[in-house]
Amino acid sequence: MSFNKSEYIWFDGAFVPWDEAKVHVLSHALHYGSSVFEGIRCYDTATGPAIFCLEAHVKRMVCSCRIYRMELPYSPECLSQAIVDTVARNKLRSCYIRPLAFRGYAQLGVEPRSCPVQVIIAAWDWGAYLGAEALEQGVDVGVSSWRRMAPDTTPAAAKVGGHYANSQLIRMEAAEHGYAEGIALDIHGYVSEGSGENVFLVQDGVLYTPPLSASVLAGITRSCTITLARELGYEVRETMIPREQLYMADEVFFTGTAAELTPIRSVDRIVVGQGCRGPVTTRLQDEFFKIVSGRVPDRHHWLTPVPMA
Ligand code: PPE
Repeated sequence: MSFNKSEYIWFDGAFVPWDEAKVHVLSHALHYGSSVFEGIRCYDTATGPAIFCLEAHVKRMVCSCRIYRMELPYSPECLSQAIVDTVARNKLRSCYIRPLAFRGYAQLGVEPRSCPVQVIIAAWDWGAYLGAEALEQGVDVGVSSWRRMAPDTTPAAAKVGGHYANSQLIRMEAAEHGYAEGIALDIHGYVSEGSGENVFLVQDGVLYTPPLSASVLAGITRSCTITLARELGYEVRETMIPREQLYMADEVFFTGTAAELTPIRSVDRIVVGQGCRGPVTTRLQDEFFKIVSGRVPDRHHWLTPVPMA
């Protein structure tokens, strides 16, 4: 997959052309993974582009920085405005937005705090994360031999560059085994999450998802899905999930900004339910896409409009 380049990247307060947004090779983040990031989607609606859950993403970014003692040189309001401006400036309608704060260039050595915190915001056109057909047909996944981090190693709630070393191992192993994605277990052997997605199960009409204590990222799509499911009258249980429940479930699906709501049709080559997108997944997907595309009123105030030039 290569980039669908856009024109400008916001870099420490100014727009620079995409190809000129560069850093020094001795930047701290490049060596030690000392970066904090977000992935946000902007959807095309009848009234113009709208950014999904902007405030929640900026808030999580601020929290990730706090955990890693990284002082953001911009206020949350300023970052939110810069994110909106990045979409508008690039004249994008639907896109994926990647804000990133990182420890820059000053000196090396693990103690990072002498390095400046720099911020970039990029936005570009990024289609379906797990392949074009995934949203309809579902994907084949496998349980990974790599576990998510123990809670006293790296904090799963922080969306930090270095943590994605673990995600990369999960994702590459999955690809080697012919899977679209892997599901990792937590330190106790319970289901945790995908390399870049949260996981939900449906069993006898009840939704299950691992609790935040199972080393998962507090996914924003996860939280919206829980809200939508409860509105539709489903019971949602945030509870420890043993591996075999993945095989017994009627439906399994991923949630994430990039993955949106992606059905899972097999786990470890064991067919999930009927081996296709199930009815509950379909209903939740419908509800989700109706809201983000502006086809129904934004009753939860999840959308931030982007003014068009
Ligand atoms: N868990 C992980 C580990 C994760 O990276 C993501 C997002 C989620 C759960 C879902 O969180 P949310 O997007 O708030 O619903 N992964 C981002 C990065 C993907 C990438 O390949 O880069 C994303 O979906 O934007």
